[in-house]
Amino acid sequence: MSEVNASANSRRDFIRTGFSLASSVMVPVSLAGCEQREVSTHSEALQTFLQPTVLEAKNGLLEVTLKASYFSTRIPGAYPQDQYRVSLRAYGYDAQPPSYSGPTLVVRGGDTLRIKLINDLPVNPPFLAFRDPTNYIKPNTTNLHTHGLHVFPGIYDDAQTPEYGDYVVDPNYGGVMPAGDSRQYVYHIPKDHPEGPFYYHPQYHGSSAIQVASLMSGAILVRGPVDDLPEMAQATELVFLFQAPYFSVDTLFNGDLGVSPGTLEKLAQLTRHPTGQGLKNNISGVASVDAQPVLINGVRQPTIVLQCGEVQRWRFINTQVFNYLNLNLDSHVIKQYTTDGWGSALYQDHADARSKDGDGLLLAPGGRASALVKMDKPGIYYLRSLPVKMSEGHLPIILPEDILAKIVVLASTKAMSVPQEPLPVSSFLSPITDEEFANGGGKKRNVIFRMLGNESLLSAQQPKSALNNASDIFFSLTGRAEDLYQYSKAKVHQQIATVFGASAQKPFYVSAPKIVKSFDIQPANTLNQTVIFEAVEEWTVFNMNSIANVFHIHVNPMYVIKVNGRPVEPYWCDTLGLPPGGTVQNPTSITFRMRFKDFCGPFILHSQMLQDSDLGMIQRVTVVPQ
Ligand SMILES: [Cu+2]
Repeated sequence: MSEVNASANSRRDFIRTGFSLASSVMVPVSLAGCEQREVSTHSEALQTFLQPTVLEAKNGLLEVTLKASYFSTRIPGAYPQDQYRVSLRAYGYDAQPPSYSGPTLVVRGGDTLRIKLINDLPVNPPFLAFRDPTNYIKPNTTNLHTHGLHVFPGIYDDAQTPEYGDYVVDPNYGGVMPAGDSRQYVYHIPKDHPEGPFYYHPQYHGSSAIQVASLMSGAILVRGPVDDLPEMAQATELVFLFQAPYFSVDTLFNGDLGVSPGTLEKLAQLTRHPTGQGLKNNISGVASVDAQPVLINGVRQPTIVLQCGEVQRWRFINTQVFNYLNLNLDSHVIKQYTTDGWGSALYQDHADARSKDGDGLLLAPGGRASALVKMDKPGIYYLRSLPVKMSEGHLPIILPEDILAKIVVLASTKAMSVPQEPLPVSSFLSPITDEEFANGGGKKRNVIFRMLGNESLLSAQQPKSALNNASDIFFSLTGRAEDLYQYSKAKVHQQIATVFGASAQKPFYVSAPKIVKSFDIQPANTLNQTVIFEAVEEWTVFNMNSIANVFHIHVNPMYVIKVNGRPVEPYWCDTLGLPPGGTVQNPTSITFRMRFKDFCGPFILHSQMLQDSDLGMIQRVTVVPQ
């Protein structure tokens, strides 16, 4: 019963620490005059969906201080009533203490966003005491990345103290140091920046997974003409930060890692249980992979209350570091109008797919979407993530279905409508034609995602148990041995030459040795793709892994044109779930075009499965002047 009280207290904490109720609706059913049988008690119709405080730019400027520190709180498990004491890294802002996420930052094209990042985490643990098989990390050194934003990635050194753009290529000895170091970031949002959801999170190489898999992220919304449509402006807007904070639950999972319950201190916690350990997958004939339960803005399975006929605008941001989401709304249509932060003129409708193909709105880790929902029948519904096949092979990894939120539609009516197509779209997102590609240099590149295992080290360090089988299967599916690497390199180069002709560039490998030897240091994004400013290029990313790795590149979005070599209806995105089921002999692939416009400077491409990125699945991209 003390747990129940704790739960009530933590709810008050949300509000006190700057979280706010998501809308004006917090209506007990009896007050709404609802006669529906399904919606019969007060508690069922009480909105528990909370969202982070919204901070909006005024007169072209939004200025905020983010402070990273430990946050000691309780976090729900698979069942909301399970409460775990945790101590995780999180953001506070301005004078507010740390909370379940950072604030939502709202800007428009032409605005300036200034974020001062203060690192109040304690000093890094001593290197030799930090016995992590994957120890290339300084868990308390940090920095900041604005995922998806098309902004300057360098350093402005004309100011008295340097100010930073979306700069993430900090050297191993650099970054924003713990115990009080700070850095001023400044992001000048281009006037024609498309409107959509983005998010900020740390991207300090080696520590990004630990920090993002704690609670260090927050939403950025860029507004524009589509937001000014009257139907959009009238619709209540909810930001969904899907989070799956990882923390040790008991010593069984910790093995020899020596971390305290409720903490996330070693990268091995993530690499041993990449999909999590909370929800059980009971489907037979698949790898026994469990998933970390998903919270929305720190709340497990919150309730959203709407009126019948009401339209709401939902902004989905998958901040998880490994797991996909396959969003589905019972008996209703999710009308998607942005992929990541990039808008489309037409809606992509996702009808209830439970009794059909099971294909909902798929969000890779780091993926986002904007959608409208019109709830037209009173009753109780669920926003779910349907099962997701994260890999192909003889034992596919399937994430179990999960209920993410409860949707209560009252009988009282609120007649609202959805904006008509076509929706306004920024000229920034005009298609990249063959002609533009040719005029922009016509350069093609190939990038290969390939993970390498080190099973002997892994099994030596892991006591065998049913619970460890999941990660064993994961590793055996994702890689074999070091010598395959050289073989596959030659083999794939041959195959690419057959498919694309001799004109294709040599492939660049982005490979993650899954477990590095005890004290080996993995170089930080030392491989470099050099691109000429204003070039237009066509890249093919090959996936040689059975798992659906996630390709993400900073600064410039991708215009996808082919999947597995076959043309698709082109679309823009910045976070790309690669098709699963790749092998060395038969990699899957996605082909896209990019405009390297507006900004020179260094940035990165990497796997948004951040533990892979921290282990080396990362490269530097440098755009140089003509
Ligand atoms: Cu990013």
